[in-house]
Amino acid sequence: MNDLEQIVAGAAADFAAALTPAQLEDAKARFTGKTGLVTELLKGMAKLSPEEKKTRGAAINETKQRIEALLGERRRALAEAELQAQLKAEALDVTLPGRGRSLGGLHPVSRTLERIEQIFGSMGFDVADGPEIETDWHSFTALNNPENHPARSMQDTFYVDMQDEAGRPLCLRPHTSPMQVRYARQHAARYAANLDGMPEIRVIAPGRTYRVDSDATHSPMFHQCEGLWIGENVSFKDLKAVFTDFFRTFFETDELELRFRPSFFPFTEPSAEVDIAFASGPLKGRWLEVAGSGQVHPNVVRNYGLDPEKYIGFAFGMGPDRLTMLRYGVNDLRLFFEGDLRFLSQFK
Ligand code: 2NL
Repeated sequence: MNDLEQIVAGAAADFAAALTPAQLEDAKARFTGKTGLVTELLKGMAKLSPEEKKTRGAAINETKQRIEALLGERRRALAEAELQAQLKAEALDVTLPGRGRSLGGLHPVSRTLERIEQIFGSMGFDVADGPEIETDWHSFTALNNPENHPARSMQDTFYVDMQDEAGRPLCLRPHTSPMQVRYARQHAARYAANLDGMPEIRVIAPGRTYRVDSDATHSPMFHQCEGLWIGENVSFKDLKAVFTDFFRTFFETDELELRFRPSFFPFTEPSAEVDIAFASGPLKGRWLEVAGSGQVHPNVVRNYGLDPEKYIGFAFGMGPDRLTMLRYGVNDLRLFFEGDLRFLSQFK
């Protein structure tokens, strides 16, 4: 093997040993770079005769071409290897089953609350929302609950270890009536400030409420929706019309009977419990208690900041959880609050 063939063999070996494009370019520099072996050979031709220059020059040029061909080949091989490695690393298994993306839905009780708001809204009722941690005054005193009445005790109310700015005790509201007291007081104060007279108060207060109670039909957190309609001439006749319209719309049937049963609540006088009965379906003919109601007690009207001789009306309270159970045929209240998707996803 002459010197030129040795150089070509050396280049072939070095190029094969280069595992990255950068190593390959380093190897290339050793042969055809500025100070590379081939370049040195060309410089060494200076002392040759013209005849020798011709043959030697042709041989060196051929050597250079062979080296460049080897270099090109190795460059392509390295680029191809790099591409294959990248394809392998980024491989997708298109036969894997998809992960899916399940859609959420409104909680059944939220659906009921939206329905209640929509129906009462269509009858001109405003929707009021307020604090779940309430003063004892708004929760009981304003509603004509005598001091030291058992309803205030730990028995069915969660008291919290805090007071409001005025040092009054606080509790988790056991009904949403406190919100209606706030709403009525705000309106009365606003209209007392200008002498235009007062438009009617017509409001519902839906939301979370709390009592110390827990079994298949009671949850320590439950929902309530109270309603209030106060004006100069609002009577039980209006209450009956509003309830008839509401329950028939809510349950989507005109074949639904209502009955008012005399009852007692401290905040209303007279008071009535409201029962409904369906004319068909699994609950056909059974009286179901769905709400409490009554004419707002004069003491409560006075606590709104209004004159009970002038303003009169009715209030009611109902349980959206119970209405949801009736509408969908659910027999255990606790299912609503356990967050089990096997139950909840049925309402999507
Ligand atoms: C029931 C009883 C009732 C009321 C709630 C009420 C609210 C104000 C003034 C007067 Cl601000 N009354 N609310 C009245 C009668 C009954 O609910 O058994 N609810 C499920």
